[in-house]
Amino acid sequence: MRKVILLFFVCMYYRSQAQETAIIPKPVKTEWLKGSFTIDHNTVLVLGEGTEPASGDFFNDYLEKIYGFRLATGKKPGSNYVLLTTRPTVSKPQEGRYELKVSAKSVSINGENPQGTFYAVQTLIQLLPSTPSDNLKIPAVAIEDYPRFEYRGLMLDVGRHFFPVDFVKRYIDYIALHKMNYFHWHLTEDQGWRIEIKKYPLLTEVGSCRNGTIIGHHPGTGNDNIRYCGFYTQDEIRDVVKYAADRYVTIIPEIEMPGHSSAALTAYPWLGCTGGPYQVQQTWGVFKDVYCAGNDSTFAFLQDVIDEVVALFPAKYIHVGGDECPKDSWKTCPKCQKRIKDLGLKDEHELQSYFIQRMEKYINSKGKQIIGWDEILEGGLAPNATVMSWRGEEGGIDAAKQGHNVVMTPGAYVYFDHAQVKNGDTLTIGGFLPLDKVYNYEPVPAVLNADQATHVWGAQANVWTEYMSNIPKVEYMIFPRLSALSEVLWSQKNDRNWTDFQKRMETQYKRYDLWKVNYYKPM
Ligand code: TNX
Repeated sequence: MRKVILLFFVCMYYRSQAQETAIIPKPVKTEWLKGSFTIDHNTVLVLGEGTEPASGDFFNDYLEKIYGFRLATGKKPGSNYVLLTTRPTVSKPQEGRYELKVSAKSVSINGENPQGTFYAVQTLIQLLPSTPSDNLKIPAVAIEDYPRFEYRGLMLDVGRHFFPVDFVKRYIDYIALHKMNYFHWHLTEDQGWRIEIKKYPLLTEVGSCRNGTIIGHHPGTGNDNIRYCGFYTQDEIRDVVKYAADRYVTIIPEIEMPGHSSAALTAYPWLGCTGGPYQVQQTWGVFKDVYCAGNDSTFAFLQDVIDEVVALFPAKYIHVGGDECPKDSWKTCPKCQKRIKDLGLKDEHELQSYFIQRMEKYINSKGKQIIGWDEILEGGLAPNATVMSWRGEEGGIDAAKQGHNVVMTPGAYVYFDHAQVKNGDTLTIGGFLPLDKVYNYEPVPAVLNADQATHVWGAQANVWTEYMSNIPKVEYMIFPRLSALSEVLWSQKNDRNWTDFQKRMETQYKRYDLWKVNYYKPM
């Protein structure tokens, strides 16, 4: 009997060890060593050679928020320190490559580049206990790690529902904690224009408010008739961009065109084919009134908007949307028809292609590149465009074959607006996307040859917020699927193992508790 009890405690001990050391996404190489190191109030944080303050700050902020204390920074003592250095040791290191060593005496981290140091800190954070404590015992280990994909993205639609700056920053933290590096900020929609543009004040004065919102699932059971408003000032945007940069997250702003533009048309009705009147939409779906492609003043307007956007966002990329643009209004618009005739275009699809290519030329002249949803392939792809493949993988496959970079975002695998529970427990747009389906997603389609596959830049999950009107709901929809996606994007393909991932997730759920986020836990 005593043997059985002893065995039970030994098993429990190893089980808890295994849970404490669950790293997600799984590193390339992990060697668990004997012994442990304890971070306590006397541990010194050493910002060594080449290290930017951001990584040390992130670590200290995390310690303070979760465990209630910070480390003093200083010179390297004989022992009891966490050393961060940033120094290349291999030629052409991957973005984010790092080494982390924990011994009984210290933690030492080297990033091949600043991102590497930052991601090592994310791993270190995951070695900390997953319950609050101020005796932070971490296991000795040697880790070598780097990401599989360069583009590891998460999108947020703030058009359908608006989310305040504080939450946007937290969302960026979630991205960073998962070793992801792109935040696609969907800023304009039929239901609201959310970015201040100084030259066109009505975009936010008029376009950031709608007079009500449908109740329930589209087409709904009525309208709440509650005025709903929200936008970010340019100062707020600069603040968020800086916050993201300190986490090595690049923000890609999206200014939708030519469709999903009701809010802009309501503010400035001359942007539409009929001249209006229009309304900031109160229901979901696709709307027939879009930017007029026959009117040069539409392009002048969009170029002015781009000028201000380019000045706010340092990213090399501007997302121009391009999705779901009905051609109805162009078909009956004399100016659009004249444009088609003058340019010898075949139809309205080629007119959309003209629209995007004209904007691409302008954006390229500003030293930036465009990204668009896969509809930008229809009627001819703009020359330097990157494609986000959302209607399945076909668009991505096509674009990669044409030598264009691709971000895979297929609805069936990475649409986090789909339900996590069959016959949903909450209101969602529809669809069913359980955790294992995200986990087993492979961003490189099997039909691509090795050369074409190099054009798959990475993947991204999309969070469309028609049915997410509050912060807990957004969190519920992203967790735990974001953890699965992070491993798809970061870890080596052959290291992915669903059973092992599920075991590690037991610890990750405790981390979600530490972060005080709302999440779904599959049975
Ligand atoms: C399609 S994905 C859209 C969005 C909707 C979403 C709902 C894409 C490029 N466009 O406007 O919110 O479906 O899942």
